[in-house]
Amino acid sequence: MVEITKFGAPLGGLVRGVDLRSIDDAEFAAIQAAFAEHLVLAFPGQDLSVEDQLAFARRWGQLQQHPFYKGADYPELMKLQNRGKAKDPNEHWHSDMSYELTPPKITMLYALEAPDIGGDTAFANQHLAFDELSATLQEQLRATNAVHSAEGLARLYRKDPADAPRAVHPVVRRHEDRGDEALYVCRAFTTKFKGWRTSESRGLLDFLFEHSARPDFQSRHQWNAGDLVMWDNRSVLHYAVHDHGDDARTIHRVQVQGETPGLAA
Ligand SMILES: O=C(O)CCC(=O)C(=O)O
Ligand SMILES: [Fe+2]
Repeated sequence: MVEITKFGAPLGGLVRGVDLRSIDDAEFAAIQAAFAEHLVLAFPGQDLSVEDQLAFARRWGQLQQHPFYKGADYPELMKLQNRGKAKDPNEHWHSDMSYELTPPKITMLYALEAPDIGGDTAFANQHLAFDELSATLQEQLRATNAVHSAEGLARLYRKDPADAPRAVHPVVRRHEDRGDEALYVCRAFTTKFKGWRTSESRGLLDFLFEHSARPDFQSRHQWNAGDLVMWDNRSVLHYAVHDHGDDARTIHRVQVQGETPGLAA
């Protein structure tokens, strides 16, 4: 029987009592409902081959490939390894691939190796972040779009930043399944508000980046090998905390295609 408990107050559900290699429709429906409620789900103690992980991910939709990374055997599968703190592309608050016109709705990680301690992934609930703004600022942001760019990431992958993907998205995104609004900007990829100068955008964006990662919107997952963790990439920001030195940490990542967010009028 699927058992779900919370692992963090603002977001995060721990799912026990399921083997992700063989879930029936009733179990999947329970998991879907829990995902909409908790936004991040962790399934400890799984034993998944690459095919098992891909098959579970495909139950949620079509897989989406990363623009700078193509897996050798499975194009959509990214192998995340400890490349050292200086080269960690994920130690910042972000929504995966928000610089794409149609960013993934889900990112799903499966840990093959985890440090004894450290190397957590932190998450922040962007529905709460939006709810906690003043009504006046909410109204302004509902009418605003923002530019997201992969320029910085391109440099890390030694690609030409001029060719990096860029997209314009609404600053406030209505969740397709839940129906409520969420803040949709991130320090890693959001560069300016559409129609505003960069210098004009900076102050308000800096405030939003700070606000979006407030401790009372956050929870963390501490990894063990065999954990599968998935998050709603539409309304959750995440941050790979690199405090584990050179300890091995090996994770298989896949992402599921979402919908193109509708722009603010
Ligand atoms: O390794 C992690 O904890 C998160 C990885 C991540 O942010 C990513 O692959 O985009
Ligand atoms: Fe990420």
